[in-house]
Amino acid sequence: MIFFKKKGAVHREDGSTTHRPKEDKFDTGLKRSRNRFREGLLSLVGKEIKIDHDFMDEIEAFLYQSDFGPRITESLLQKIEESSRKSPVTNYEHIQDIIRDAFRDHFAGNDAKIPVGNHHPFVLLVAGVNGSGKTTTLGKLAYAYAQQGKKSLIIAGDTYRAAAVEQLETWAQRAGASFIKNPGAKNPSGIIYDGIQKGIRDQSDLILIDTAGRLHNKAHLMEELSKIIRVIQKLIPDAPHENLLVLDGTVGQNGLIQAREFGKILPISGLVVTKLDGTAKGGVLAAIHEEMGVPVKFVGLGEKIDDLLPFDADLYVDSLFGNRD
Ligand SMILES: Nc1nc2c(ncn2[C@@H]2O[C@H](COP(=O)(O)OP(=O)(O)OP(=O)(O)O)[C@@H](O)[C@H]2O)c(=O)[nH]1
Ligand SMILES: [Mg+2]
Repeated sequence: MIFFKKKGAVHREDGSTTHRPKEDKFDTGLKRSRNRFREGLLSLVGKEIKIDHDFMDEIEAFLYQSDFGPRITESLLQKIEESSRKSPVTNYEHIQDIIRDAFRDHFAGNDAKIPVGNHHPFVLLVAGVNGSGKTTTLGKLAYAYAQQGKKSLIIAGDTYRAAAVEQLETWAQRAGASFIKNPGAKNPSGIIYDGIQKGIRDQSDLILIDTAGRLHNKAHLMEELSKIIRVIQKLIPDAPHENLLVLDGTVGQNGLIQAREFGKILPISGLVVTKLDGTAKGGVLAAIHEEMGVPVKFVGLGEKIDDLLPFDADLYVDSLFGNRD
Protein backbone atom coordinates (compact mmCIF):
# COMPACT_ATOMS: atom_id res chain seq x y z
CA MET A 1 0.00 0.00 0.00
CA ILE A 2 1.36 3.37 -0.89
CA PHE A 3 -0.13 5.38 1.87
CA PHE A 4 1.91 8.48 1.63
CA LYS A 5 3.50 9.60 -1.58
CA LYS A 6 6.89 7.97 -1.81
CA LYS A 7 8.52 11.22 -0.86
CA GLY A 8 7.28 13.10 2.20
CA ALA A 9 6.85 16.82 1.58
CA VAL A 10 8.56 19.23 3.92
CA HIS A 11 6.96 22.66 3.82
CA ARG A 12 9.22 25.51 4.81
CA GLU A 13 8.21 28.85 6.35
CA ASP A 14 9.27 30.70 3.21
CA GLY A 15 6.71 28.67 1.27
CA SER A 16 9.20 26.38 -0.46
CA THR A 17 8.73 22.65 -0.34
CA THR A 18 11.35 19.95 -0.32
CA HIS A 19 10.94 16.24 -0.06
CA ARG A 20 12.21 13.84 2.50
CA PRO A 21 12.04 10.12 1.77
CA LYS A 22 10.27 7.85 4.19
CA GLU A 23 13.56 6.10 5.02
CA ASP A 24 15.02 9.39 6.22
CA LYS A 25 12.02 10.07 8.41
CA PHE A 26 12.36 6.79 10.20
CA ASP A 27 16.05 7.36 10.50
CA THR A 28 15.98 10.87 11.93
CA GLY A 29 12.83 10.14 13.93
CA LEU A 30 14.40 7.24 15.76
CA LYS A 31 17.70 9.00 16.33
CA ARG A 32 17.60 8.84 20.11
CA SER A 33 16.53 5.22 20.18
CA ARG A 34 19.25 4.44 17.73
CA ASN A 35 21.92 6.23 19.73
CA ARG A 36 20.92 4.35 22.85
CA PHE A 37 20.74 1.08 20.96
CA ARG A 38 24.11 1.50 19.38
CA GLU A 39 25.93 2.79 22.46
CA GLY A 40 26.41 -0.72 23.72
CA LEU A 41 27.22 -2.24 20.39
CA LEU A 42 29.41 0.34 18.75
CA SER A 43 32.33 -0.15 21.08
CA LEU A 44 32.49 -3.65 19.68
CA VAL A 45 32.95 -2.72 16.04
CA GLY A 46 36.10 -4.15 14.54
CA LYS A 47 36.92 -6.21 17.64
CA GLU A 48 36.82 -9.87 18.29
CA ILE A 49 33.94 -10.47 20.67
CA LYS A 50 34.09 -13.20 23.24
CA ILE A 51 30.58 -14.17 24.22
CA ASP A 52 31.03 -14.53 27.96
CA HIS A 53 29.10 -13.44 31.04
CA ASP A 54 30.34 -9.87 30.93
CA PHE A 55 29.39 -9.50 27.31
CA MET A 56 25.92 -10.95 27.87
CA ASP A 57 25.38 -8.61 30.83
CA GLU A 58 26.29 -5.66 28.67
CA ILE A 59 23.89 -6.66 25.91
CA GLU A 60 21.15 -7.33 28.44
CA ALA A 61 21.58 -3.89 29.98
CA PHE A 62 21.24 -1.97 26.76
CA LEU A 63 18.28 -4.03 25.55
CA TYR A 64 16.50 -3.16 28.79
CA GLN A 65 17.46 0.50 28.48
CA SER A 66 15.92 0.58 25.02
CA ASP A 67 12.72 -0.77 26.58
CA PHE A 68 12.47 -3.99 24.66
CA GLY A 69 11.07 -5.53 27.82
CA PRO A 70 11.90 -8.85 29.48
CA ARG A 71 10.50 -11.28 26.95
CA ILE A 72 12.15 -9.86 23.85
CA THR A 73 15.37 -9.28 25.74
CA GLU A 74 15.38 -12.90 26.94
CA SER A 75 14.71 -14.27 23.50
CA LEU A 76 17.47 -12.17 21.94
CA LEU A 77 19.92 -13.23 24.61
CA GLN A 78 18.99 -16.82 24.00
CA LYS A 79 19.64 -16.47 20.28
CA ILE A 80 23.06 -14.93 20.94
CA GLU A 81 23.88 -17.70 23.39
CA GLU A 82 22.84 -20.39 20.93
CA SER A 83 25.11 -18.90 18.34
CA SER A 84 27.97 -18.69 20.85
CA ARG A 85 27.84 -22.45 21.28
CA LYS A 86 28.79 -22.78 17.65
CA SER A 87 31.41 -20.02 17.71
CA PRO A 88 32.24 -18.46 21.09
CA VAL A 89 34.33 -15.76 19.49
CA THR A 90 32.55 -13.58 17.01
CA ASN A 91 32.31 -9.99 15.77
CA TYR A 92 29.99 -7.02 15.74
CA GLU A 93 28.49 -7.81 12.33
CA HIS A 94 27.48 -11.25 13.49
CA ILE A 95 25.79 -10.00 16.65
CA GLN A 96 24.02 -7.36 14.60
CA ASP A 97 22.77 -9.99 12.16
CA ILE A 98 21.36 -12.11 14.98
CA ILE A 99 19.44 -9.20 16.47
CA ARG A 100 18.28 -7.97 13.09
CA ASP A 101 16.97 -11.41 12.07
CA ALA A 102 15.22 -11.80 15.40
CA PHE A 103 13.36 -8.52 14.84
CA ARG A 104 12.45 -9.40 11.30
CA ASP A 105 10.91 -12.65 12.59
CA HIS A 106 9.24 -10.79 15.39
CA PHE A 107 7.42 -8.41 13.06
CA ALA A 108 6.87 -10.89 10.26
CA GLY A 109 3.10 -11.06 10.84
CA ASN A 110 2.67 -7.32 11.39
CA ASP A 111 0.18 -6.16 8.81
CA ALA A 112 0.03 -2.36 8.78
CA LYS A 113 -2.66 -2.14 6.12
CA ILE A 114 -6.01 -0.50 6.79
CA PRO A 115 -8.44 -1.70 4.13
CA VAL A 116 -10.45 1.48 3.91
CA GLY A 117 -11.97 0.44 0.58
CA ASN A 118 -13.77 -2.51 2.18
CA HIS A 119 -16.50 -0.43 3.76
CA HIS A 120 -18.32 2.70 2.75
CA PRO A 121 -18.12 4.70 4.88
CA PHE A 122 -15.14 3.20 6.65
CA VAL A 123 -15.30 4.09 10.34
CA LEU A 124 -12.06 4.60 12.23
CA LEU A 125 -11.86 5.49 15.90
CA VAL A 126 -8.89 6.57 17.99
CA ALA A 127 -8.66 5.96 21.73
CA GLY A 128 -5.99 6.26 24.38
CA VAL A 129 -4.90 7.97 27.56
CA ASN A 130 -4.64 11.75 27.90
CA GLY A 131 -2.11 13.39 25.66
CA SER A 132 -1.03 10.26 23.84
CA GLY A 133 -1.44 11.94 20.44
CA LYS A 134 -4.96 10.92 19.34
CA THR A 135 -6.10 14.23 17.91
CA THR A 136 -2.82 14.86 16.11
CA THR A 137 -2.85 11.35 14.68
CA LEU A 138 -6.40 11.77 13.44
CA GLY A 139 -5.49 15.05 11.73
CA LYS A 140 -2.47 13.45 10.08
CA LEU A 141 -4.59 10.51 8.94
CA ALA A 142 -7.23 12.80 7.45
CA TYR A 143 -4.48 14.57 5.55
CA ALA A 144 -2.96 11.32 4.31
CA TYR A 145 -6.34 10.03 3.11
CA ALA A 146 -7.07 13.37 1.44
CA GLN A 147 -3.80 12.95 -0.45
CA GLN A 148 -5.25 9.69 -1.74
CA GLY A 149 -8.37 11.49 -2.91
CA LYS A 150 -10.57 10.15 -0.12
CA LYS A 151 -13.32 12.23 1.43
CA SER A 152 -13.21 12.19 5.22
CA LEU A 153 -15.54 13.44 7.91
CA ILE A 154 -13.99 14.06 11.31
CA ILE A 155 -16.22 13.81 14.39
CA ALA A 156 -15.19 15.77 17.46
CA GLY A 157 -15.94 13.06 20.00
CA ASP A 158 -13.94 14.77 22.75
CA THR A 159 -16.69 16.78 24.41
CA TYR A 160 -14.77 17.49 27.59
CA ARG A 161 -12.32 20.13 26.46
CA ALA A 162 -13.33 23.10 24.31
CA ALA A 163 -9.72 23.49 23.24
CA ALA A 164 -9.75 19.94 21.94
CA VAL A 165 -12.57 20.76 19.53
CA GLU A 166 -10.72 23.81 18.21
CA GLN A 167 -7.50 21.86 17.85
CA LEU A 168 -9.29 19.19 15.84
CA GLU A 169 -11.10 21.73 13.69
CA THR A 170 -7.77 23.28 12.74
CA TRP A 171 -6.45 19.85 11.75
CA ALA A 172 -9.60 19.18 9.71
CA GLN A 173 -9.15 22.45 7.84
CA ARG A 174 -5.51 21.71 7.13
CA ALA A 175 -6.41 18.26 5.90
CA GLY A 176 -9.36 19.48 3.84
CA ALA A 177 -11.73 17.18 5.71
CA SER A 178 -15.35 17.83 6.77
CA PHE A 179 -15.90 18.37 10.44
CA ILE A 180 -18.78 18.02 12.89
CA LYS A 181 -18.89 19.24 16.48
CA ASN A 182 -21.31 20.10 19.24
CA PRO A 183 -19.55 22.52 21.58
CA GLY A 184 -22.34 22.44 24.19
CA ALA A 185 -22.52 18.67 24.49
CA LYS A 186 -22.05 17.06 27.90
CA ASN A 187 -21.15 13.65 26.54
CA PRO A 188 -20.03 12.30 23.19
CA SER A 189 -22.97 10.04 22.28
CA GLY A 190 -25.13 12.66 20.54
CA ILE A 191 -22.43 14.13 18.36
CA ILE A 192 -21.14 10.74 17.39
CA TYR A 193 -24.65 9.61 16.38
CA ASP A 194 -25.19 12.81 14.37
CA GLY A 195 -21.74 12.49 12.82
CA ILE A 196 -22.28 8.95 11.64
CA GLN A 197 -25.61 9.97 10.11
CA LYS A 198 -23.92 12.89 8.35
CA GLY A 199 -21.11 10.67 7.07
CA ILE A 200 -23.63 8.25 5.58
CA ARG A 201 -25.73 11.07 4.11
CA ASP A 202 -22.70 12.84 2.59
CA GLN A 203 -21.31 9.55 1.26
CA SER A 204 -17.99 10.10 3.01
CA ASP A 205 -15.32 7.54 2.26
CA LEU A 206 -14.14 7.70 5.83
CA ILE A 207 -15.53 8.74 9.18
CA LEU A 208 -12.73 9.51 11.62
CA ILE A 209 -13.75 9.72 15.29
CA ASP A 210 -11.67 11.49 17.91
CA THR A 211 -12.32 10.56 21.53
CA ALA A 212 -11.35 12.22 24.80
CA GLY A 213 -8.24 11.07 26.59
CA ARG A 214 -9.16 8.66 29.37
CA LEU A 215 -7.16 6.99 32.03
CA HIS A 216 -7.57 3.27 31.77
CA ASN A 217 -8.23 2.97 35.53
CA LYS A 218 -11.24 5.32 35.48
CA ALA A 219 -14.13 2.90 35.17
CA HIS A 220 -16.80 5.43 34.16
CA LEU A 221 -14.67 6.75 31.31
CA MET A 222 -13.97 3.27 30.09
CA GLU A 223 -17.69 2.51 30.23
CA GLU A 224 -18.27 5.64 28.16
CA LEU A 225 -16.01 4.19 25.50
CA SER A 226 -18.20 1.06 25.36
CA LYS A 227 -21.21 3.31 24.99
CA ILE A 228 -19.58 5.17 22.10
CA ILE A 229 -19.13 1.85 20.29
CA ARG A 230 -22.77 0.92 20.91
CA VAL A 231 -23.95 4.27 19.55
CA ILE A 232 -21.91 3.80 16.37
CA GLN A 233 -23.28 0.29 15.93
CA LYS A 234 -26.87 1.50 16.06
CA LEU A 235 -26.26 3.01 12.63
CA ILE A 236 -23.48 0.80 11.24
CA PRO A 237 -23.58 -2.58 13.01
CA ASP A 238 -20.11 -3.76 11.97
CA ALA A 239 -18.36 -0.47 12.77
CA PRO A 240 -15.90 0.79 13.84
CA HIS A 241 -13.92 -0.99 11.19
CA GLU A 242 -10.67 0.12 12.76
CA ASN A 243 -10.08 0.83 16.45
CA LEU A 244 -6.67 2.39 16.88
CA LEU A 245 -5.12 2.59 20.30
CA VAL A 246 -2.78 5.56 20.36
CA LEU A 247 0.18 5.12 22.68
CA ASP A 248 2.83 7.65 23.61
CA GLY A 249 6.13 5.99 22.76
CA THR A 250 7.96 7.94 25.44
CA VAL A 251 6.16 6.21 28.31
CA GLY A 252 7.97 2.97 27.64
CA GLN A 253 6.67 -0.13 29.35
CA ASN A 254 3.67 1.73 30.77
CA GLY A 255 2.21 1.52 27.28
CA LEU A 256 1.81 -2.19 27.89
CA ILE A 257 -0.49 -1.63 30.84
CA GLN A 258 -2.57 0.84 28.83
CA ALA A 259 -2.81 -1.58 25.93
CA ARG A 260 -3.99 -4.38 28.22
CA GLU A 261 -6.66 -2.24 29.90
CA PHE A 262 -8.04 -0.66 26.73
CA GLY A 263 -8.05 -4.11 25.17
CA LYS A 264 -10.61 -5.22 27.75
CA ILE A 265 -13.12 -2.63 26.49
CA LEU A 266 -12.20 -2.05 22.88
CA PRO A 267 -11.49 -4.61 20.17
CA ILE A 268 -8.19 -2.95 19.31
CA SER A 269 -7.33 -3.59 15.68
CA GLY A 270 -4.11 -1.64 15.52
CA LEU A 271 -1.65 0.46 17.47
CA VAL A 272 -0.26 3.86 16.74
CA VAL A 273 2.92 4.64 18.63
CA THR A 274 3.59 8.39 18.71
CA LYS A 275 6.47 10.66 19.68
CA LEU A 276 9.11 8.16 18.67
CA ASP A 277 11.10 11.17 17.49
CA GLY A 278 11.62 12.28 21.08
CA THR A 279 12.58 9.12 22.89
CA ALA A 280 15.29 6.57 23.39
CA LYS A 281 12.66 3.97 24.23
CA GLY A 282 11.80 2.91 20.70
CA GLY A 283 12.08 -0.71 21.73
CA VAL A 284 8.72 -0.55 23.47
CA LEU A 285 7.10 -0.88 20.09
CA ALA A 286 8.40 -4.41 19.78
CA ALA A 287 7.40 -5.22 23.36
CA ILE A 288 3.81 -4.05 22.91
CA HIS A 289 3.44 -5.86 19.64
CA GLU A 290 4.69 -9.02 21.31
CA GLU A 291 2.39 -8.73 24.29
CA MET A 292 -0.77 -7.70 22.48
CA GLY A 293 -0.42 -9.61 19.27
CA VAL A 294 -1.88 -6.50 17.64
CA PRO A 295 -0.21 -4.95 14.61
CA VAL A 296 1.54 -1.61 14.88
CA LYS A 297 -0.14 0.33 12.09
CA PHE A 298 1.41 3.76 12.31
CA VAL A 299 4.23 5.54 14.01
CA GLY A 300 4.30 9.22 14.87
CA LEU A 301 7.70 10.74 14.15
CA GLY A 302 7.02 14.44 14.70
CA GLU A 303 4.36 17.11 15.05
CA LYS A 304 3.96 18.06 11.40
CA ILE A 305 1.02 16.94 9.29
CA ASP A 306 3.03 14.41 7.31
CA ASP A 307 4.95 13.02 10.29
CA LEU A 308 2.85 9.87 10.52
CA LEU A 309 4.10 6.82 8.69
CA PRO A 310 2.72 3.35 8.18
CA PHE A 311 4.83 1.06 10.31
CA ASP A 312 7.56 -0.66 8.34
CA ALA A 313 9.53 -3.28 10.27
CA ASP A 314 12.54 -3.19 7.96
CA LEU A 315 12.88 0.56 8.19
CA TYR A 316 12.40 0.39 11.95
CA VAL A 317 15.18 -2.14 12.39
CA ASP A 318 17.48 -0.36 9.94
CA SER A 319 16.89 2.88 11.81
CA LEU A 320 17.75 1.31 15.15
CA PHE A 321 21.07 0.16 13.78
CA GLY A 322 21.60 3.38 11.91
CA ASN A 323 22.91 1.63 8.85
CA ARG A 324 21.97 4.56 6.72
CA ASP A 325 24.43 6.93 8.41
N1 LIG B 1 7.14 15.02 18.77
C1 LIG B 1 5.93 14.53 18.57
N2 LIG B 1 4.88 15.10 19.18
C2 LIG B 1 3.67 14.58 18.97
C3 LIG B 1 3.45 13.44 18.14
N3 LIG B 1 2.12 13.16 18.16
C4 LIG B 1 1.55 14.09 18.96
N4 LIG B 1 2.47 14.95 19.46
C5 LIG B 1 2.27 16.08 20.38
O1 LIG B 1 1.76 15.59 21.60
C6 LIG B 1 0.89 16.54 22.20
C7 LIG B 1 -0.46 15.88 22.50
O2 LIG B 1 -1.05 15.53 21.28
P1 LIG B 1 -2.63 15.43 21.09
O3 LIG B 1 -2.87 14.97 19.70
O4 LIG B 1 -3.30 16.66 21.53
O5 LIG B 1 -2.94 14.26 22.12
P2 LIG B 1 -4.36 13.71 22.54
O6 LIG B 1 -4.19 12.26 22.79
O7 LIG B 1 -5.40 14.10 21.55
O8 LIG B 1 -4.60 14.47 23.91
P3 LIG B 1 -5.96 14.54 24.76
O9 LIG B 1 -7.06 14.79 23.80
O10 LIG B 1 -5.73 15.66 25.72
O11 LIG B 1 -6.09 13.23 25.47
C8 LIG B 1 0.78 17.67 21.19
O12 LIG B 1 1.64 18.70 21.60
C9 LIG B 1 1.24 17.07 19.88
O13 LIG B 1 1.81 18.01 19.01
C10 LIG B 1 4.60 12.84 17.52
O14 LIG B 1 4.54 11.83 16.81
N5 LIG B 1 5.81 13.43 17.79
MG1 LIG C 1 -7.22 15.05 21.83
